[in-house]
Amino acid sequence: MSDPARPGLFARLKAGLARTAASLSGAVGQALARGRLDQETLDRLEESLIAADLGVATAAAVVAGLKAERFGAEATPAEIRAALALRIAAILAPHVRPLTPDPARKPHVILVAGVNGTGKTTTIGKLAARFRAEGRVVVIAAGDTFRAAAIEQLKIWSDRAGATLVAGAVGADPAGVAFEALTRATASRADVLIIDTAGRLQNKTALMEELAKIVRVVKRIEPSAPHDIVLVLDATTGQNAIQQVEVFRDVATVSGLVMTKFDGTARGGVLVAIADKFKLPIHAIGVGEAIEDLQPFDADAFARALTGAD
Ligand SMILES: Nc1nc2c(ncn2[C@@H]2O[C@H](COP(=O)(O)OP(=O)(O)OP(=O)(O)O)[C@@H](O)[C@H]2O)c(=O)[nH]1
Ligand SMILES: [Mg+2]
Repeated sequence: MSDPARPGLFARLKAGLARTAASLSGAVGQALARGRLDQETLDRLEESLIAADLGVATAAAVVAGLKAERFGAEATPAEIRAALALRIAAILAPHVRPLTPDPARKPHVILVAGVNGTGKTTTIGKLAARFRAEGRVVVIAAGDTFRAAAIEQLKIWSDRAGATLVAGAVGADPAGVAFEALTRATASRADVLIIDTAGRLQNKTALMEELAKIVRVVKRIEPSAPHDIVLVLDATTGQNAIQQVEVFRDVATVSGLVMTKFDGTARGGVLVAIADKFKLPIHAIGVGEAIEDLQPFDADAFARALTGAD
């Protein structure tokens, strides 16, 4: 972040989204072979947006907007990329909401959920580091008690971030760990408590019961908590991420989203489809595995990086 050898935020975002941008940008160039925005060009653009996982409905809306704006006009690929970026930013902008702990809450409780491997634990480590850098006292609850390695991984991240980890034994009741962590965080007047959870989803009922139990137990101590229930999604799963939002919305009141692994996919457009469909706040995105690779979500920068606009 402050290391001058590291590229700036936008450069990292752009590098992260390079694969999606390259495929979209190439398609824009091809679609515009005749140099004007005729129906065939618009149809090809729509196909390339769908291929980038924007979803059929969102791709159609974006292209319809572009058509209304400049049908038949001469256009260069750069102009079309810029126009696309504006339309995509407009879809995303109403859903930008940074994850900011309320200082009146001691602690502000953030429950983190999501299927196996989406990046929950890594995201918690990165969030903890950011909150610590802002001077907040952070407690993390190791609510994934199924694997010793999961607790170890969280220990490494919390040590690195300077947070306090509350963990139980392997196999302990996750709700019990959350209860103890909230009790301790409250007693020590910590600013933030972040609760990690297990991501197995082979059995929706078990998952639902476990998350609901954590929420219930937390509310016994602080009825207003959890203040955020953040769903972590993996951009590389493309359209599957949409189903995951549907499942988790049934399980708990998801209050916002983090999407990870934009650096590993050409399907980054799925976030636009999700924002358009579910209207859920988007807190942050992951563009790599390092601690500084969790960025606050910026609709304009994201749309420009996604479309390869300058
Ligand atoms: N490239 C890339 N990798 C990421 C990103 N976020 C997380 N990862 C990697 O994804 C893998 C899984 O991340 P975890 O944080 O363990 O995921 P999880 O959701 O906690 O997984 P479970 O606890 O097994 O459910 C790790 O190797 C992370 O380093 C990202 O933004 N970009
Ligand atoms: Mg984990």
